[in-house]
Amino acid sequence: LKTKGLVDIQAADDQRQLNEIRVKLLGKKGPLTEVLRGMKDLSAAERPQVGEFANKIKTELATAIDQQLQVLDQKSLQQRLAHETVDVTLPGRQAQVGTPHILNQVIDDLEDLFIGLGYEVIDGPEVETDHYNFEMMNIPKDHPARDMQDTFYITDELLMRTHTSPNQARTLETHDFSKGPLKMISPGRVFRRDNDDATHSHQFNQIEGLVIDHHVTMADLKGTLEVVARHVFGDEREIRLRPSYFPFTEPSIEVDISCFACGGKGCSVCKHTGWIEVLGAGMVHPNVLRGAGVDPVEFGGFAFGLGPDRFAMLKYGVNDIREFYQNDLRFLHQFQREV
Ligand code: FA5
Repeated sequence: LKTKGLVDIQAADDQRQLNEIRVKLLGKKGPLTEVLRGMKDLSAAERPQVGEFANKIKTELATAIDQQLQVLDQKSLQQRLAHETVDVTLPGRQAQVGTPHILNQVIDDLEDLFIGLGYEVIDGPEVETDHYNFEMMNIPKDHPARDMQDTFYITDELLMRTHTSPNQARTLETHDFSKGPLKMISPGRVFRRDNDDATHSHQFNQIEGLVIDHHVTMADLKGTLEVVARHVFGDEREIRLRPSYFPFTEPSIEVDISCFACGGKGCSVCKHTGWIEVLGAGMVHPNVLRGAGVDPVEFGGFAFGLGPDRFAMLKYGVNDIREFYQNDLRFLHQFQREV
């Protein structure tokens, strides 16, 4: 039994086979267990001898099984290592790195510029009240300017903000002028019931700007906008101010920049005018200041609202604003940020 057992154990070449042999030799129904169980029928003199002998064989077989188990473990480990070897000469797989959306890159860049000019960046709610979006911006309920901005209303009083200008009123109300002038920009999404086309989206971005202090002039506004235009579009750019109308600024202007596609000479990009309109601005209307509790005799300043979507279109030659919102990775991957 022992010799055959040892041969079988050594011949076992996987753990499952070895376990079957263990059950066969040492299990409850195995020959050794039977011998030990039969000892009660033996004489008192035979019992210790037979017991000792059977136990010795049992121990020897159990030891052999344990040794074989180690051999088999070692073997399967070797096999696994050989199988899982890494071929270090294979070319690596390139991990795809994400990148901020191109609109966010343009907004981040402008934020950095304004922070460098001493502006604070402030946030405001996208779901706005009629009060801040219109009333505080000198646009009363029956004012014709409300037609200019078709609005997504949620209730009579709540709406999706149609511009970032309500953040002018919000900061004017809270700013402590005894601590210094107010200089802020406020980037964010705005919503209008515009029909989407190549240059209009029903939700797009704006960056509001507001500077209030003693003796702020239109020349300060022009200088600031020139810095912005040159920062985004290059040192060669000129800007041109055209009279316009916004209820919350007086005077109001629209700002064109000299067309970079044709160097200001005129081409289809600028509808052959040599200029491209990029933003609205003006000197803050006294009613806006007064409404927010700021004395318009003592304080005044300028505000502007620019569209980073339009900036990005011009800067990168994107001819359809909808590209920004369709999440087509082939489009987005063109604007990997250099790291
Ligand atoms: C305003 O929204 C004013 N609140 C801007 C302003 C602020 C004026 C402070 C004076 C003082 P307007 O509706 O023109 O103005 O929009 C401003 C800019 O947003 C535009 O110059 C344009 O760049 C962008 N814009 C307007 N409508 C859309 C649209 N549907 N899709 C994409 N961009 C748009």
